[in-house]
Parts: sequence; structure tokens; C-alpha cells
Amino acid sequence: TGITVLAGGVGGARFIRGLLGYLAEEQRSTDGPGSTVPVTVIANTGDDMWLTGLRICPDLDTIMYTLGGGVAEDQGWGRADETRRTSGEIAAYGAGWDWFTLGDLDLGTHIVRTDLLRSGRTLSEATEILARRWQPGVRLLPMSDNAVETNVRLAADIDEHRAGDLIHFEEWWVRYRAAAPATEFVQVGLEHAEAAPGVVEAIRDAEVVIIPPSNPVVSIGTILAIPGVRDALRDTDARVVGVSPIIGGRVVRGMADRCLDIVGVESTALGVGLLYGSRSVGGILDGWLVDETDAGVVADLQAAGIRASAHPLWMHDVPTTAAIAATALQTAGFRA
Ligand code: GDP
Ligand code: FO1
Ligand code: CA
Repeated sequence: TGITVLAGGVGGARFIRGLLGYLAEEQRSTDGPGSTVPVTVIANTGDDMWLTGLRICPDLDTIMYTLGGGVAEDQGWGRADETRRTSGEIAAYGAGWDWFTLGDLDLGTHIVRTDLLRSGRTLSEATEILARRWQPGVRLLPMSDNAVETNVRLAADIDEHRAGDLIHFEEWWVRYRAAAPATEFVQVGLEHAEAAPGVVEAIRDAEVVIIPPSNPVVSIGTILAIPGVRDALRDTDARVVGVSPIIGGRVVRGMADRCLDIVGVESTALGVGLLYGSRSVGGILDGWLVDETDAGVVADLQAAGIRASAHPLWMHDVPTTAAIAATALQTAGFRA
């Protein structure tokens, strides 16, 4: 039962906030107490890393802070009202990544998470405990309790790295602004990984599965690579509906177009829709929402067996995002 969402960081988190806004509004407008629709979020953990002894989970934290009301809204990730005294100290020792900002409040999360992991809890358990404070209003699951680290293979020498080296995705994304020439993404640890408890069931038993406007390669693509996830998407009775992260050939924010370049996919709503593909031919989508400015590609998507339609897809604020979520649910034939 319920709604299951596969999500990366900022795009996923903002979409889910809109979805919860829509569901709350629906419940207010119907008679009686009604029952809330459970929402399960399967989050990408391919961006996770160890830094100065601490386990950092950027996409889980972005979702938790955004839904819990603690996110730095302008930035989209990290904590509001943040200070950086501790990271200054760490940098003064020449430790850590001085180009990767860990705020003082955010570090509190990483310290508690690391303590939980060191005392033998799984990432799923640690995430559940952290989420008790933030009350995100969803069941927040990491895609896997095993470390699966997205790395990028460099095409040229850069700083201390040689051509052919693998570097962590966050180094490529944040330090090199996704501009260092690269040949492929590699998921280190994938061969030993399994889906976290509840992940496969959440897809298989859902009424609707939504793919929000997250990075198709390093957020959604990473989740899809976890054993059992694609099979669950194939087998579920739920309709699977996606929302394009590309509007008018642009990524809206971030550098996802550079990720798509590396895997040879055109940065358009059509390109990403066809990358995901129709479930009728082994892909993951029943439905695909493109922006109104991309209405011209709807026919091509329909021809590929995807129920596509065009709508405003800018997530300006919670109400506009709630409207996108409502359209996704309607496309899936879901009545809240
Ligand atoms: P990350 O982990 O922080 O990079 O976040 P995600 O993977 O969840 O999502 C990032 C993607 O969200 C970006 O590549 C954008 O294409 C997309 N995005 C951000 N804002 C919007 C928006 O307002 N509308 C749409 N359609 N996509 C957006
Ligand atoms: N994104 C940045 O662009 N620069 C940063 O210094 C940075 C630090 C950071 C720290 C904790 C955290 O949870 C997220 C952080 N992010 C930062 C966001 C994020 O890790 C990436 O932009 C995305 O994962 C890209 O998909
Ligand atoms: Ca991310």
C-alpha cells in the first residue's frame, strides 16, 4: 500500500515535500479524519563517504532536513543558520576536504550517525533513529545498508590524480564542478550489496511508485543498480510515474547534464524518458511528466510506449510542487 518514491538529494527532497503538502491538503478537504497515505522514500546512498572519521550521507540528510524543516533553503542541502567553526579547525590541520563544507550543526548529525554505526547498527537503523528527531513524515530508507560508492573515472591528469584514476563522485562534483573530463561512473561495492530491508517490498507492494526529478544517472541510476530494485519495478502492480528533471534542455539546477554526457544520453526530457524506458519493453516507466515547454516530445514518448503529458514542472514553492505531485498521482490512476 501507499506511495513509494525513489530519491536523490535536493530535487527528490523538494518533490517529496510537495507530495506531502498535497496529501495533507487532500486530507483536510475530505470529510472525517480519513487515513493518511503512507509514503516510503528509498534514498540514494551512492554519494556517501567517510571524512575525518565520520560517515556522511548527503542525500539522506538533504531529505531529512528538507522534510523536517531544518534545511538551508537557499542552498537546498545542509542546515539553516549554519556556522563553520569546526570545519575551519579541521582544515587548519590539513585534514578532510577543504572544498567540501561540513557545517557545525550538520556535523552533529554525522557524529551521532557514526556512533550508531560503530555500535553495530545498520544504516537503516541509524537513519530511523536520526529521523525520530526530524519527523520527516515519510518512512525514510537507504537504498542499501552496504556501502556502494559512486566513483568517476578521470580521462585526464588533474591535480594529484592521474588519467584513469577513480575519484569519489563528490570530489568530481563539488571540487571540479563536474567539469573534469571523465569516461564512466563506477559503483564501488555494488557486487557485495543488497537492497536494505523493506526496499524491495516497498516497491513491490506500493500502490504508486514515483520517480521524482532527481539526477537520472547518479541518484536514480544508482538506486536502480541495487540488486532486486529493477525486478521489483518490473513486477509491481503499481503504476510507475516519473517527473522530468530536465526542462527545455536544461537541468534547472546543478550539473546533471554532465553526468548524462558521460553515459551518452541527451539532456532533454525525451532523452531521460527514453533512458528510463517503458515498462512494456523492460524499462521502468508507465508515465512520464515533461514540462509544458517540452510538449513537443510527448508524441515521441507515447510512440515509445510511455504515457507522457506536459505540465508546469518548476518546483518554485510547496504549492506549485504539490500540483506536480498531484498530476503524477493522477497519471498513475491514484486517488488519495
Ligand atoms: P542532488 O542529489 O542534490 O543532486 O539532487 P537530486 O538528484 O534529487 O536532483 C537533482 C536534479 O533535480 C537536478 O539535476 C535538476 O535537474 C532537478 N531539479 C531541481 N529543481 C527542479 C525543478 O524545479 N523542476 C524540475 N523538473 N527539476 C528540478
Ligand atoms: N554540495 C556542494 O556543492 N558543496 C559542498 O561543499 C557540499 C557539502 C555538503 C555537506 C553535507 C551534505 O549533506 C551535502 C553537501 N553538499 C555539498 C550537497 C551534495 O552532497 C551534492 O551537491 C549532491 O550530492 C550532488 O548530487
Ligand atoms: Ca546527491
